[in-house]
Amino acid sequence: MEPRARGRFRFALSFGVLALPACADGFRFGAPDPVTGEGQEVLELWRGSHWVAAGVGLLIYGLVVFAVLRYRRRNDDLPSQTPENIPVEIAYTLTPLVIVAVLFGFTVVTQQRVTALSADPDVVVDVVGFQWSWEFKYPEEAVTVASDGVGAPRIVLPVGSTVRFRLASSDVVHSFWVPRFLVKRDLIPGVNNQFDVDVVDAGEWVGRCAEFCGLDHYRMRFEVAAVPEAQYRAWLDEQREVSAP
Ligand SMILES: [Cu+2]
Repeated sequence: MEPRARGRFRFALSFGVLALPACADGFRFGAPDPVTGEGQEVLELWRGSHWVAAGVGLLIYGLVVFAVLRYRRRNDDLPSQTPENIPVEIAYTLTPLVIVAVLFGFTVVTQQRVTALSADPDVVVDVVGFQWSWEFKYPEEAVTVASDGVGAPRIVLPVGSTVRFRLASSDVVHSFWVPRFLVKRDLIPGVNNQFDVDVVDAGEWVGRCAEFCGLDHYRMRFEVAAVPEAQYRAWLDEQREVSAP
């Protein structure tokens, strides 16, 4: 292959390699596949921001390549010396400001939707984080799930429901994080944090503490399962039997 053709081939290949991960995960750009309505909103914002960035990147790289080829040195003459170009300077000052303002606007709207609390959630789960595990209470069902000291505690939720998580910490700051929810919230001693998720997909997912909280922080795992309503009811009955004196 001619050196020039080889260079072009490498150039095309590197673009392909850069684009590959984006295509491989269904254009989620590295984000987990969301299983909650809130997660879908977050993904849309994430995806939109990446498309905007890709557009800006392509434009800039295109202009760089154009300038390099079109205005490459051909002789020893000085190119035309332009001290200023006010319209161009205004354009490249205003354009980034507009881009940032638009991204900010979409972020505010998404954040408001994601953090909105339902007037009447279907399920309420009280979460207590402590060094180094979790306790989950279903106050309306008189069910408590805690770690047995060995395995990770496992909670079950009904698919298609709005679930309210009310978070409390009994010692230091922890963070409740189920990556597939695409929602995360801190548990801060003395602060009553809460959030809602619409569970739209069935499945089993891992959750963990996302705030370094001490030596055994890594042990703060839990499991979340989303199942049909009947199965959820059966699980609640099972838990009541287990915890009955
Ligand atoms: Cu932790």
